[in-house]
Amino acid sequence: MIVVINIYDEKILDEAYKIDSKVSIKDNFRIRPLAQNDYEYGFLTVLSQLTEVGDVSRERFDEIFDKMKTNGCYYVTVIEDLETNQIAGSATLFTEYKFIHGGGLRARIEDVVVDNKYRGQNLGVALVQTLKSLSKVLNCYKLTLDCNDRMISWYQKYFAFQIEEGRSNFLTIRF
Ligand code: 16G
Repeated sequence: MIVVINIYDEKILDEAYKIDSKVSIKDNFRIRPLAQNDYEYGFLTVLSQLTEVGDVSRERFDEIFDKMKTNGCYYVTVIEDLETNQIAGSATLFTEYKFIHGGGLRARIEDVVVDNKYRGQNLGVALVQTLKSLSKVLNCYKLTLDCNDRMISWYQKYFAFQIEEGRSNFLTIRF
């Protein structure tokens, strides 16, 4: 029997879908937590359509997976094509503890990507909507993201993200 190790407890997704109904996608897709064996099902290949993934061996992947799982702040969420078991898309909700806002949690959406061959099927909307609902379940006081400028209108249109006046910036240093 193969034991599936998920990066977070899948039950929380049911809580998320109680808050906002699930965006409808075809039955042959399943939204679920990243599992450790997704390394074999194209997870990194899908991520490589977002940015450079570099050399991440199985061993390194397992190490990162374990750290994220133990930390408990990473909700790496994927869409699986149930016909092929391949990963069709992925997005991460990262939660960050704060001393401000009454010791509140701030959430960020990261690394949103849908495989080229699966685009145009609402998978990205379904993934990000799931994460938005999840951030409400987790009682986060705010949810933010930074993205490629050409994606701003997509996030505004489908999820009501807003550019806050006086804060429309994201500063970067690359090492
Ligand atoms: C986008 C992503 C960000 C990702 C970055 C990678 C979203 C909402 N934004 O900005 O999460 O980490 O691209 O680009 O998915 P980089 O390799 O240049 O950091």
